[in-house]
Amino acid sequence: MRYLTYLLPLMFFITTACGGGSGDQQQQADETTTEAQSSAADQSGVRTIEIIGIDQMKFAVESDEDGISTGGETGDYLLLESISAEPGEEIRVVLTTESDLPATAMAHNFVLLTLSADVDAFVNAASQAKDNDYIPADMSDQIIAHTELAGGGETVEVTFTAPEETGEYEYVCSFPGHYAAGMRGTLNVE
Ligand SMILES: [Cu+2]
Repeated sequence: MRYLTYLLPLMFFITTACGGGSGDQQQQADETTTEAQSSAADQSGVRTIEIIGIDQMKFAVESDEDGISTGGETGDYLLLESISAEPGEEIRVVLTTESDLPATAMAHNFVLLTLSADVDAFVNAASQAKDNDYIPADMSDQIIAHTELAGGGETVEVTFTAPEETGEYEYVCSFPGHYAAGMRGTLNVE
């Protein structure tokens, strides 16, 4: 017991010297900066964007926030027009379909396409790919990331890394008719 009384102050000294004042301040500063940059970023650094798919065949969000831009209002929501991202940024898209209709009549997905994708051709092929949840299997080279289909009340998500190449990448809902109705937008990598 005796040398514990010597050891304890010594250990305290070492701990204080190694992990002391300036380190704690630095950590606090980092946390504050992270919070300021994006309130939606979780601890792993992935930015989450929550999107609602509505019966008007649009991507919508509950509120405007950094890193997205919105257009008009519809009901309780704002229409999502685009998402901005840094090259290589990790982004999680969480898509919830709000609908009372059966999933065969109203479901949504989020499909992010490559810069070189032929969007019209992709959407046409997708509309024929009902057996594969409207994802044309032979055009996978045009897809960067996609969610599953979400029927009313369902939530799907996908996490992807924004491309390194800057540009405007189109994303669509590939359920038949939804792209034409305006269920689309761009991921602006800048
Ligand atoms: Cu849709």
